[in-house]
Amino acid sequence: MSRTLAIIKPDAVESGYAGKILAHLQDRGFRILAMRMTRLMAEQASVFYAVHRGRPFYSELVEFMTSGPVIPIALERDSAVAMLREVIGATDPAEAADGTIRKLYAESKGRNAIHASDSDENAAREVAFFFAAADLLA
Ligand code: FUP
Repeated sequence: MSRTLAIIKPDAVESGYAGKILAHLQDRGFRILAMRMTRLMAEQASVFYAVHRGRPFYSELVEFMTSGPVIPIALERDSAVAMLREVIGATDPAEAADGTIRKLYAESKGRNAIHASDSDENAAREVAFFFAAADLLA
């Protein structure tokens, strides 16, 4: 078993898709270890997305991620990082495969419904960003 972090982004929370996305993740075999709803401050979003600092979309990304509540979720299953990337689909929903979360629920490449960690190393960092060890189901 391994862990990854998903974040239901402000567009999907605002559109009322959080419940559908949670059900989708559980149907695909993910176990929810911890989750909460929060609104990020610009400082937090900047740190979380520090890897993208300097990219043309960075300030837009930070602005969007602080525009409303988000739902970070720590998830567990076998090959969690790779499987969650598959289940969410391509960054741009126009290119996402049928049946993926982004194809179903995302508005655009920028407002794309859900975040997923892209490596085991980032998953560990991102889970720890939102949750204390004691928050996670054993
Ligand atoms: P992903 O891992 O699929 O979320 O995509 P990236 O890590 O490449 O990008 C992180 C976020 O930056 C995306 F979810 C949305 C935003 N982004 C843009 O707004 N425009 C781009 O061209 C690329 C990414």
